[in-house]
Amino acid sequence: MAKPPRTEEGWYVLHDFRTVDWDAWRDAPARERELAIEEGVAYLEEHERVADAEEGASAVFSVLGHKADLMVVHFRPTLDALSAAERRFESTALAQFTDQPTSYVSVTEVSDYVSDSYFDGDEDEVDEGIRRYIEGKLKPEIPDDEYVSFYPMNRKREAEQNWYSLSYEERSDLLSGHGEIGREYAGKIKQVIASSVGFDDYEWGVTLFGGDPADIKDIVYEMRFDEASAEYGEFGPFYVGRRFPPTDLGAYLDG
Ligand code: 76R
Repeated sequence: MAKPPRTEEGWYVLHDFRTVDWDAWRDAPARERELAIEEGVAYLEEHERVADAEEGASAVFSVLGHKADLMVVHFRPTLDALSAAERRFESTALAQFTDQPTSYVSVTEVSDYVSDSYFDGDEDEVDEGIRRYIEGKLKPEIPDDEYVSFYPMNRKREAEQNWYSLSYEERSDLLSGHGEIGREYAGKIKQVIASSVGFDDYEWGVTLFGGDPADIKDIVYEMRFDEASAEYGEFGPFYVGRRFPPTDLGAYLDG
């Protein structure tokens, strides 16, 4: 058996996608729409403040295209807190105008491909920079006012290309080449990699943030040519959107 990487988990993540029933929205009396907006804004503000848990982060995004209209992303220390956040939305007057076409559950993860000494528990050997880097991966901040792309992905498990039967060293080499490309996008793209093994239909959920949507396209495209993705990447559906402040919910709905 090839050696699995050691991993550390951080916050659990829910990507909660919603479509708006635009016909029902247009037909609803003004006071019902106002109440829905008021409760929707209150829900989003409360969750962005993380009033419901000890720590975490939340944000709302408008999504382009037919797959969804809104994506609400929650990071929380436990799966239970995520479940509570999801259920609480259902009790708002906004929820009756929405459906949940899809969702994604995962947990932020760092593996020992990044740093052996961190995982060896060798406190003195771990560079402060590495420690901060790992903490930032496990407990990510969500950038304001940026474009987002979310997609689930797998590493292939096929006869000719099987990530899971490569040796640890081979996987580690491939991911360090992958990391080199990634670092060319420093300052332009922030990525959150969360494992969904055992939780959802793919193996990872990838959330990319960038001020310029073309940078999101460029990093995904460039990585397609890199062996870790070219040979072993398998991708699910993509969702693209933009973060907005909760107070803009009314403007979004009444657009
Ligand atoms: O040695 C190193 O520096 C590598 C650090 C690193 C690891 C271990 C790293 C760096 N990633 C790692 C693991 Mn990544 N990443 C993706 C995607 O679209 C695609 O083709 C893939 C989607 C992007 C865009 C991206 C970006 N990465 C992983 C894993 C887990 C693999 C496993 O454990 O088997 C996946 C699924 C994955 C996918 N990666 C980086 C980036 C960027 C921008 C970096 C460098 C910057 C940084 O480290 O923050």
